[in-house]
Amino acid sequence: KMVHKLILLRHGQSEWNSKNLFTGWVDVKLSAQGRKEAKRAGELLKDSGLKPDIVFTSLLSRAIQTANIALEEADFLYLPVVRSWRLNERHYGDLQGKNKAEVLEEVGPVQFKVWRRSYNTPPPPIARGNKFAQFDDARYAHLDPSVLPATESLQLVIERMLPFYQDVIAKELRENKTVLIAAHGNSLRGLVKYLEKISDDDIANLNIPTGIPLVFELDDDLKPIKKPYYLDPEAAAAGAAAVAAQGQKK
Ligand code: DG2
Repeated sequence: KMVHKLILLRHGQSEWNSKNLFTGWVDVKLSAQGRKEAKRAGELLKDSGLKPDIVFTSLLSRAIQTANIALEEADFLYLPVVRSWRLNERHYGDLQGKNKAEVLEEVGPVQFKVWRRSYNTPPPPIARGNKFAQFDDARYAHLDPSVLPATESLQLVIERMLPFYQDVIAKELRENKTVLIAAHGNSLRGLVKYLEKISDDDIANLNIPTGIPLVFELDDDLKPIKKPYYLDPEAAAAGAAAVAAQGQKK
């Protein structure tokens, strides 16, 4: 019997997180604060004694930068890295580029929460000509255009993310590799929902803080043997509360 270890890391604060803008597939970079958080994530990883064997990231710069900075800090730059669009953040549709506080003011708290945290209601789709759309982005040129979303609910994120987890990431875990995934608030919420069997309603209350590794210990069937834990629980609780409160301040 083995304990299989899976470490989830939401990228550090991005430039658009700091400006309180809906980001989704828009490729923004880490803020100075976010780079600090990524470095701290590397320190936490190093101090924990966890030794990842392989790293997965999305195709978005903020997750890639976070992995690079954390791996450098923890002396793990040599590790193999696999990137996939399936780990990308949830496509935020027409909300991409909009200020969360302004949208909250415009549509009210109920609609705002539905768009941000409902399981299966996606925001309105983004138009092809919108400057925050990704239809012509070279990083997705290898994909069948029909898979590229114009908006996504959490359910749709899970539908495109889970096959990658089950076919590619789970295979590494079964081979007793410790896996690190650097990704996003909502793509990681989707994975946590699946692993912890959280209901469609309860997942609305789960928020993932930036830059703090979350560790799952899994049995041979890749089922959690205990609650996942953050490497800095206090900072994680404060970070999750700040994410939940987004929109309330400009
Ligand atoms: C945030 C999540 O994604 O926003 O797309 O704005 O993790 O890449 O910063 P991330 C975005 P919320 O769903 O928490 O509003």
